Order: sequence, then C-alpha cells, then structure tokens
Amino acid sequence: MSVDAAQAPLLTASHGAVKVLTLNRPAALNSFTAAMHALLLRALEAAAADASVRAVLITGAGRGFCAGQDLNDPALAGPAADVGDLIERLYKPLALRIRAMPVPVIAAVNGVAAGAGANFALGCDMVVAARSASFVQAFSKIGLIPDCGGSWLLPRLVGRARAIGLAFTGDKLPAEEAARIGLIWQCVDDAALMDTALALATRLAAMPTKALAETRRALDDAIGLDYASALSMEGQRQSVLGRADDAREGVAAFVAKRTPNFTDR
Ligand code: T3D
Repeated sequence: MSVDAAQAPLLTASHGAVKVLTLNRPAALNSFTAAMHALLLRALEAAAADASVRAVLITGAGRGFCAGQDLNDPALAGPAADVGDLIERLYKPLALRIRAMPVPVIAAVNGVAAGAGANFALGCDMVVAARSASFVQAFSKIGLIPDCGGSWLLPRLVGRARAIGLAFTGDKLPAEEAARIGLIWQCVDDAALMDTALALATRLAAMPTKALAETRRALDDAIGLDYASALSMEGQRQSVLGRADDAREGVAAFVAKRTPNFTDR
C-alpha cells in the first residue's frame, strides 16, 4: 500500500482496485474542516473518474472515525457562520457524491462517529465498525437537527422510534448494538477491522460494479415509488444491464463453470 501524503488531513492509498481514504486529523477526532472537505471531495471525484478504482474504503486515523463538524474551525463555526449555508456548500455535495459513486463505498468505522461524522458514515453503502466504535447523533446537544443526510437515513435504517430516540438523546450507540438494530452492516473485533473491511471492499471490487451502483440507485429510488412503479423501474434498468458486457460475462462464466471477469463500470 503506498501512502501519498503523510501529514495531510486526508491520506489516500491504493490497495489493488480499492482506494483507501483515511481522515487524518486524529487530535480532533478527524472532525471536518473546510480543507478536509475539499480534499475528500476531490479524492472521491478522482476515484469516480479512475477506471482502475472499483471500490472505495473510508476510515479514520487514531482513536476516532469522525466527530462531525470541527467546532473550532473559524472558517466554518462561530457566531458569523450560517450552518445551513455550510450544509449546502460542503455536506450536501459530499453526501451526494458518495451516493452517486460508480463504485461501492465502504466505511470502516474505527472509533467514535459523531454528528455529521456519523451520518457521513451511514451514507456509505456498507458500514463495518470496530467493537470499540460508537455512533452519536450529537446534534441535539448543540441545538441542531441531524444533518449530512441523518433525517433521511436514520428512520429508513432503524425505523422512527429508534431514529428519534438516537436523535433526541444524542447518546453513544455502541457498534455492537448498531449492528444488532440494523444501523450498520457489521461489528468486528478492533484488531480485525481493516482486514475485514479491505476483504469486503476487494470482494466487491471483483463484482459487476455497474450493477452494484445501479442496485444502490434502485433501492434509494424505490423508497419514493409505489409497488407497481418499483417493478417497472426494475424492469427498465434490467433492460439496460441485461444488454451490458457484465451480464453476458456473468452468464457465460456460470455456464462454463469458471470465475467471471467483470469489466463494466
Ligand atoms: O457550525 C456547525 O455547528 C455546523 C454543524 C455541522 C454538523 C455537525 O457535525 S454538528 C455536530 C458536531 N460534533 C459534535 O458536536 C461532537 C463533539 N464531540 C463530542 O461530543 C465528543 O468529542 C465525542 C462524543 C465525539 C467523543 O468524546 P470523547 O470523550 O471520546 O473525546 P473528547 O475528549 O471529547 O475529544 C477528544 C479531542 O477531540 C478533544 O480535544 P482535546 O481536549 O484533546 O484538545 C476535543 O475537543 C476534540 N474534538 C472532539 N470533537 C470535536 C473536537 N474538536 C473540534 N470539533 C469537534 N467536533
């Protein structure tokens, strides 16, 4: 694995077809600054444009994953800052970029994920968390509402009762409980986190990437549709995917009893 810039607020590295992005402000639990936002968005755009990247893995340096907005960043916080403007300019583009990635995005949550840091992780396709990690909807404690997609994600992931409980109390939800209630995909021992997350990312990277991205889009879009419309939407997208190279390769490999080599993206 080759690291590009050891001191930057974001480290980027490649592990085969997996791009690994590491939030790197450990002294402030990797909370977001304007600089980190810019680097993260640029790194995601570069990964989206690079055909050799077939999965993205996001994690944090040190004992935290991400504590949300850096409440000390004078460029973003403080009395003069308009939080709504901040969301529109920085958090919304980030959340939408992740949701529109042409490849699967996995969060390897190594420690506490709070505020926008929690919802940034939950907006990824799959979340694997270390047993010592936790998820905190910290907003209510500073007079805000769940942002970075939290109002949309939480009730869909865990239902209204748990969403409102997490959002009202701002209590730390341990990773094991987060996995039990379906907020995240998996909780693993701390020592196994990166190996588990990388193995998952590598496995997904070898799968039909275009179909995975379309699966994400179909699941999100179906939420706003009635049953019949969802069935039609599925059919329309299967028409496109069914004619693509990956579907032909998948069927041919199945019939020939060999490992498929998927190339669409
Ligand atoms: O302007 C706006 O507000 C825009 C809003 C945007 C969206 C949001 O994300 S709002 C939510 C912002 N985040 C928070 O409110 C979380 C604040 N942090 C915490 O509640 C706790 O730190 C944690 C629950 C995340 C972790 O607790 P703990 O006890 O494990 O660690 P700690 O001792 O509190 O923090 C360790 C250090 O990180 C500490 O610095 P120090 O004392 O060692 O120099 C602490 O100040 C720093 N830190 C933690 N969170 C932030 C932070 N520094 C800046 N911004 C943070 N968000």
